[in-house]
Amino acid sequence: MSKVEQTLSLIKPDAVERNLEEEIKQFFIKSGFKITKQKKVKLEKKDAEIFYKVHETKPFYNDLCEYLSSGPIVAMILEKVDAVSENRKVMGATDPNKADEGTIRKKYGLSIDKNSVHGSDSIENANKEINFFFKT
Ligand code: IDP
Ligand code: MG
Repeated sequence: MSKVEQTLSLIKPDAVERNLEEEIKQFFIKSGFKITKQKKVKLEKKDAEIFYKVHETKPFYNDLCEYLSSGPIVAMILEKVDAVSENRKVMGATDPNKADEGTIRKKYGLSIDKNSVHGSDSIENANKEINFFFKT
């Protein structure tokens, strides 16, 4: 059964730097998501390393953590029925060159590393990532 879920979305430094914050939020709202919490933060590299720990063995891990901590990002909790998979759909493929028309990464992404948005890939990771940014 479909149920309302929460997922974690990030507007990454390349998009914040290009002033795409409001446009990308509107994209989510028009796609039926509620943005229930949001904050703009700048991570330290050590925080980015924790956030992306799942990728620590990948060759791009260091660059990825440098990049995520290179400038302000916007963290958002998105709410919708099947939010985790619905968000992955509207984001599009990791590589903007391979993303479908009408997706955020196709429209705004610059490259596989500067791909404008992050979205949790499972309910379990969504809960972890929401806690990472919004634990009170
Ligand atoms: P996702 O963001 O679509 O879930 P993941 O495989 O979880 O993709 O990778 C996390 C992030 O790491 C990507 O969004 C992208 O910024 C970066 N990344 C993934 N693959 C590569 C690569 O091959 N080269 C450089 N950066 C990559
Ligand atoms: Mg991922």
